[in-house]
Formats: sequence, C-alpha cells, structure tokens
Amino acid sequence: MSNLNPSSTSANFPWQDRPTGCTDILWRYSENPVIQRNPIPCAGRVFNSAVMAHGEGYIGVFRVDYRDVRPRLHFGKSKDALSWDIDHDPIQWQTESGEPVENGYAYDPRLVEIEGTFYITWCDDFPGASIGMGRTTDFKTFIKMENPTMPFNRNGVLFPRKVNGEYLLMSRPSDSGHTPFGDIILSHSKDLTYWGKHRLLMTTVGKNWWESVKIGAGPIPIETKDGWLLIYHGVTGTCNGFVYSIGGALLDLDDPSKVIARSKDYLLTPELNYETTGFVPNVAFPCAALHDDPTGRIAIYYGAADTYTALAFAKRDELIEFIKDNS
Ligand code: BMA
Repeated sequence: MSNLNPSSTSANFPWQDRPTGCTDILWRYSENPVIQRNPIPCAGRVFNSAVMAHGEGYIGVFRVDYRDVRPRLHFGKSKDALSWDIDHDPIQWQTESGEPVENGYAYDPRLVEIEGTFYITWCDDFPGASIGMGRTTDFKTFIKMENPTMPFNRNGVLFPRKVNGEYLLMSRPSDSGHTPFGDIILSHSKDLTYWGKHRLLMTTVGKNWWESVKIGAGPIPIETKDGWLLIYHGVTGTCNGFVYSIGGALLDLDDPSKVIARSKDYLLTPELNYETTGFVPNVAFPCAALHDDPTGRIAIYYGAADTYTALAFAKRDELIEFIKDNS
C-alpha cells in the first residue's frame, strides 16, 4: 500500500501519519474502506469485525452479512491488516464434547487472547440477542462456551487479562429490537462461566448529546500506564434515525469500574460517503484496535454504515491527553 508510512517500526503495522492540516485526534485511512461490498461469494457486506496481531501477521473474526441479510462469523487472516483473506465458510462452533452447534445468527464479534487462549464474544441468538462466548487455541476447533448473559444484551467485550484475580466483561443490556436506551455494565467472573458483581460502568444519563441514546464498548480495552483506554460507540437520535459515533474513555487500571475520564466530544462521527451512505446510514461502529506499544500507534477498525470495514489512526499518548483534557 503506497500510502502507508514506511518508517513504521513494526514493519507491517497499518499506519498513516495524520494528514497535513488535519487536527482530528482520530484520522481516517485515506484508502478506506479496507473491505468493500461483496468481498466473498456468500457475502454482501463485511463490517463490525474484530482483528488482532498474531505471529508475523494478523487474524480476524468477521461479521459477514449474507445475501439473505443474516449475519454469521467467519475467520480471516492478513499479512498487513489491510488486505484480508476471509474464509468462505462460517466458523463451525462445537460443544465441549465435540457436538456441532448451530447458530441462528451471530454478529459484532470481539477477539482477545487471554493466557494463550483466544476468546471470541459476539451478539448471539440465545434465542433472542444475548452475548455469545467461545474459544479456540488453533483457529480450527472453536468451542462454544456458556452464554455469559441472558437476553437481551449486546456488545460483550472482555478485558485482555484478569484484574484482581477475576475476568472482566463489559456488556450493554438491551431490548429485542433496535433499543432506544443502553448503558455499559461491567461484570466479574472467576471462571468465564459464572458472572456477577455487575457494576454500572458508564451511563448515558446526563451525558453528552452525541451519545445520549445508548453507548456500547468497542474494541478490547488497551492497557496503558495511565489506565485502560476504552474506545466505544455512542448513539444520538435524530428525526431520521440513529447516528453512531466513536468516543473514548479512560478507566482505572486496578479498579476498572472507576472512570477516570470520558471525552465530552466524539472522536469520529460519520462524515464521508462510506459512513453516511449504505445499508444503515450514519454508522461508525468500532470493534477492534491494534496497538503498537513501542511507537504508541493505534489503528481502530470500525464498521461503516453497516456495509464496509474502515480504519482510523490515533497516537496513544495524544488520545489519552485529549480524553483527559476534554473530559
Ligand atoms: C446495532 C447493532 C450493530 C449495528 C448498529 C447500527 O444495534 O446491531 O450491529 O451496526 O445497530 O445498525
């Protein structure tokens, strides 16, 4: 990709410097969208997907909306995190004892490695939307685990490590439809099966207009010396429907139920054609972030208009300062 900055210290980290004259804290990749319409034979649209660095390259779990408009999850690989080789068949889940599991639908995946095992969370058909959770160690055998939440719930996002001996999951209790409300709840577990100690983490109540209808955790939170960096989506309502923007917050490292700062302005809102026009207009929905620790570079993957996969960049330290200064 000719537009990528060749000076990236991690040779294949997807990166472009902020364009001259741009003052945005989060700026878009000039070659967006990275995944266009009809990318594989069965799919009309691939968006709201999860990626992470793995070995010499990258892996991902993709939300693939079929031509019957039903979403399924597919596994994919990439050398550069820009050009993706997405499996043509969906992930086949199996039970702990190896029986195949059928999924009615599956969407909005997140992907994280915890202590050598890769966990996937997604919006699962319980039946009725709830959080699904599964794991793999080899990307060949995918084990479906217990659903951590009852219906209705969406946007399940695990922390990348235990904190104070417990796994942490963010989620957003919802309704069965397009949900005109929603706060982020933090839940605790010792074994990834039984979840409790539910805490209200972030609410829309009394907050900013761009996120006044509902909010939901986005990528796996990034651990920094200043706290957990949480990128999330916030939704406002208009006479023509919802608008999904991207926001940022900082959570206490040792007690992530404490919000240190939360930016009062969005970091990115739908503006360009691929964000404002598509299957669902005006949606920027982040589900994954890559972080290059030595350089502090962050690449955020977001679904655009429920149609495309797009990429935006930020510098970790600038982003943290921005969130603190604009809290
Ligand atoms: C939410 C989820 C997302 C979607 C968004 C906008 O409720 O279903 O998958 O991107 O709506 O349509």
